Amino acid sequence: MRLTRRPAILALAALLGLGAVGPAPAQSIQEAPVELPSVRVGDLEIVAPWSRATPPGGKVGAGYMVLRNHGTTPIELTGGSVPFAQRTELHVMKVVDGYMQMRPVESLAVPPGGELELKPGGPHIMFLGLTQMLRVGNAYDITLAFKDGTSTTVKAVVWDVGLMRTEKKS
Ligand SMILES: [Cu+2]
Repeated sequence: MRLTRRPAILALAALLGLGAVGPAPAQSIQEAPVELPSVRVGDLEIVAPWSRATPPGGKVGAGYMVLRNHGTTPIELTGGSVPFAQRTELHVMKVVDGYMQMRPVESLAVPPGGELELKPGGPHIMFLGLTQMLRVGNAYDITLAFKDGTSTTVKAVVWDVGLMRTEKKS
């Protein structure tokens, strides 16, 4: 399975003219058996985009990855779009009255020399109004939009891993 996915990711990177580099560490998602591909676009490195599988009829999903800023100025993720959902939102998790809840935000910053990890229980890209199931083993395009007007499309692989269920479906 992995052997069939990886070339697709690298091929995409080649298609975009991005410098694909080898597996990179991303400790906090090590429970997902991903190979951790990454692409570099200017100062930004996008590591191991992934998503959870969705159930039949599911209306929402979420995208996760690590964004690393190798530059000296902040990079702001302002949104995204996907071909498999009506729209996306950037969400953060907040404790409200003792419960973790998702809240939409306008943007998420990747600090210079630092990283932003989109992960279950943390910030994520929410897919709203899914038009198809996200199936294990498949890869789906996620286009990320940034404050400077640029956008980048990455392939997110779908894993069916037992992850935290802290998100409230909205
Ligand atoms: Cu969400």
